[in-house]
Amino acid sequence: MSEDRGVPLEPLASRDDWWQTGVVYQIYPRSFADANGDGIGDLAGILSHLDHLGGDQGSLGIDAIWLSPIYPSPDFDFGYDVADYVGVDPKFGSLADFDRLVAGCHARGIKVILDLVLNHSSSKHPWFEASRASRDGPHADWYIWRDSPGRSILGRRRPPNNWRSFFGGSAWTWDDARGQFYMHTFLPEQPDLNWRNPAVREALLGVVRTWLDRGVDGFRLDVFNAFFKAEGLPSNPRRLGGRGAWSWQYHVNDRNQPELSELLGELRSIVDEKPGRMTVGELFDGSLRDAAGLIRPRHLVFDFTLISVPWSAAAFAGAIEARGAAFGPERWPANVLSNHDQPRHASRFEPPASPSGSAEGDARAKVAAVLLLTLRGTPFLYYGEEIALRNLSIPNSEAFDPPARRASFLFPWWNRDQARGPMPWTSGPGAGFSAGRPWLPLTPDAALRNAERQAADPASVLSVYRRMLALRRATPALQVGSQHLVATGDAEVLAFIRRAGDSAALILLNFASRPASIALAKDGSREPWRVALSTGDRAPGDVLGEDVALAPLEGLVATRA
Ligand SMILES: [Ca+2]
Repeated sequence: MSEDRGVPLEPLASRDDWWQTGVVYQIYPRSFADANGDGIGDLAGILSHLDHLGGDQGSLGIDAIWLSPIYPSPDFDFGYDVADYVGVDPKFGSLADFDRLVAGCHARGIKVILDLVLNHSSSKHPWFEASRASRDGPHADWYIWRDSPGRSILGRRRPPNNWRSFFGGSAWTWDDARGQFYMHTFLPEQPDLNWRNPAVREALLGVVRTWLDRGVDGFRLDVFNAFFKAEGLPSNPRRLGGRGAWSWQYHVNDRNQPELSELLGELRSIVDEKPGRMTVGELFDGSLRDAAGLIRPRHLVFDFTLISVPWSAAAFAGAIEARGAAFGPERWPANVLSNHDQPRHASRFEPPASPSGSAEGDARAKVAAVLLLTLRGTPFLYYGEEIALRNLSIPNSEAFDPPARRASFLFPWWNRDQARGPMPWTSGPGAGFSAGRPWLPLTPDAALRNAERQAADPASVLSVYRRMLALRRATPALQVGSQHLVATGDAEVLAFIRRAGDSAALILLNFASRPASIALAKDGSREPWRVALSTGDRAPGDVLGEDVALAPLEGLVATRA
């Protein structure tokens, strides 16, 4: 494709504003590439596939990778339970492998973002083992310990308050060794750290410094709005309705405390000691307003507005408007359609009547790619979405995912293994993911749906991602421009305009499986809109008239310089 080669590939990652203009790619290390044949992805595997990601002609052209946790972990929650914050789990490699990966990324202009899980540690972390062993040792107050207020009528120890675990059951677990309850927002094997203890704060900010000194370029902060709990740990007010026990209370005391704002300031001052470093916080179970209150310069927030929107132009328009109203023109959004916790969007958007992996599903995935890479904000891609990888079909009864194993009527849970399938690289054995037996099954269509085949096919989903990333890189309006929704008169066509100085882009997305006809309003410009990219057959450079006929499921970007 001529437009693959026609735009410069100057690495944005060398610029201080890359966190705003660039694109981040999330890697789930267990599932990306396995170099040593044990069936589990590893750092050496990632290093061997950097040509897919950036720095080469023909690569995707992303600007940063975010690695889901790589630290030593007993894997009660697959790395989101950390037993050593400054090490690398042997299943992923060594610190030397990590240094090689960072060097390899930096040589290609790719930044490296680590996933910091600072709300809780593993119960196997030496800090917690010391904390449970002694009520008056140096780590006694590093976690949230409380006495039982007494026994129930049935003789059971009552927990200190009514807080729930997001992964089911009470947020409190009794520890015989210490003779007290400890608090955990997630699994009992994930005790919450006590951020109100200055020694804990110093230790965790020391972790931040350690990785920065090792050369990383930023952090994704897991469930960062849960770090602080209300003083005195009062029960949450009860709430009527909702799906599952978690939603039967207002979570006003177990997250979103005002102390977080000041901590963010201190964290940012450390991260900002060198230019070009960024952070992104994962908003845990919060609103757009919560997100807006926590965005800072060079600190983004995952608000997940887009991740729950169904396949509907009107629904996306509504979500974009709601976020625009909450964020205003100053706050910079983070745009996400898929991640390691949610169903993959190619499956969410698959027509209900179509089999998994359908051509229509792929056509929708291309439109979604244009949407994700043209909306105002920093896009975060999730490995595999560039080939429209679908969810694996794995029932809860066969799940590795710990909350899925405890799922029940009172505790409904989607098995996250389904979104964590091994990346299919080739049509060869093990799909090029592993020479051994992959820890999760390969997607059944791996012989056809893999990176190598799609790279060779100009009409593939991967080619749309590459072309779209190249266009974004070459178009200031798509990187930093303002954004205005445009009424199209067709409820199934989403349209918006991005503008930055002299650069302008018009995005037209036909969500329907039938043609659509759009009348473009005159806006006083003498320059016509010219086609820059289409997911259909339209040739780049063609001038758009006042009436635009869109093909079924066509995503179109037109620019005006
Ligand atoms: Ca391995």
